[in-house]
Amino acid sequence: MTLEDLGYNSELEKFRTENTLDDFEIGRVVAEHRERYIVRTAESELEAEITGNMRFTAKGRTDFPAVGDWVALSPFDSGVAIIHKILPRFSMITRQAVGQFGEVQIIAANIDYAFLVQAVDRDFNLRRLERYLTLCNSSKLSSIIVLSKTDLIDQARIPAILEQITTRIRNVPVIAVSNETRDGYEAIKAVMEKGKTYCMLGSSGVGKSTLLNNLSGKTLMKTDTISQSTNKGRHTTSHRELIVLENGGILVDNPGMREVGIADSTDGLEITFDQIAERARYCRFKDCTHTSETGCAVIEAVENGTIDRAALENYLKMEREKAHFESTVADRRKKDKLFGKMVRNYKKDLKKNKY
Ligand SMILES: Nc1nc2c(ncn2[C@@H]2O[C@H](COP(=O)(O)OP(=O)(O)OP(=O)(O)O)[C@@H](O)[C@H]2O)c(=O)[nH]1
Ligand SMILES: [Mg+2]
Ligand SMILES: [Zn+2]
Repeated sequence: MTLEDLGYNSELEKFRTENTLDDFEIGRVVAEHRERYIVRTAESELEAEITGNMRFTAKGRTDFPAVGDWVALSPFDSGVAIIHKILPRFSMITRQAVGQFGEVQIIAANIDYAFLVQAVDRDFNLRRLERYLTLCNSSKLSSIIVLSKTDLIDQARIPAILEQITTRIRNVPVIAVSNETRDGYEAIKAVMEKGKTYCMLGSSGVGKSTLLNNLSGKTLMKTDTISQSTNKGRHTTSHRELIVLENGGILVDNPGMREVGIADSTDGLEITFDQIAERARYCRFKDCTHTSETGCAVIEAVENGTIDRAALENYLKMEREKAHFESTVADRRKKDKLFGKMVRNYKKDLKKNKY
């Protein structure tokens, strides 16, 4: 396998040569298990850890390698290596870390496209789809919606469901698939390009790993039946994994997500809800909240049916989450700054008292 097969490109090569990384090997992180990384190089697969210095200087989760990352590493024993540097990421999907407000978690790095997988039976939910879309749009990723388990419903219902999606979410391709009958597989294969990286995002139990296994022709990921009593997935996949398919596409499996917190400081919401953002320019007040103001062009559009009321409600909910996230991040920075100042003063005092 060459590095190009893993998605390596001229931008990365330029960085490598300009940053005197000649003494290192280059590889891509294909799996992570608690700060131990499986890195695929042109020659082999290595188990790697980061340098002590990298861990020490890391300011947050994003300074650690993630699946999909390109790293410069040095093997020191057979099959074992030390990661010295993470090459610049061209994209990074992050979400708010569960239970750690104001901290982000990397879902995957250097992803070109995201497959947003939703099962057509009980999992189907437009609001959640918009949430995933926002996540991807804030990372400037193109998304493809994958509607799975189509074998579980009456085939005649599928076109209406597809239309429901495309009227609410425009400009995003939708592919209906069944991992049982393999309907839609040709369409999935057709959208995949050689050397491009695709990740799969969605709830637990929607069939992400089954899709990966079927496309690869191997049982690479464990899959499991979903719990009969709750009809919820069991979180079968517990780690992320990157594989290269026969068609040249690179696919990353992710564990199912329970919640998708908005950790968006960019314009992900505006891209996802472009119709709302567009109408908002005509609101009478510049700081219009689109909730009850007179002269609100967005509310007017909802009333005359051009904008879906449920879409606006979802937008406003995520907007509030985003504001809350941003203020938490700001608080955190302030605390870190204060702490830094305290440490500096302490060191200064130490120096002063030195004799
Ligand atoms: N009927 C039907 N069952 C499917 C389909 N795809 C997956 N399944 C079944 O759904 C269950 C869950 O599939 P997985 O592939 O493990 O789901 P996952 O999305 O990887 O789940 P997590 O790893 O927990 O996130 C398994 O029992 C699969 O056999 C499908 O298209 N149709
Ligand atoms: Mg899985
Ligand atoms: Zn308004």
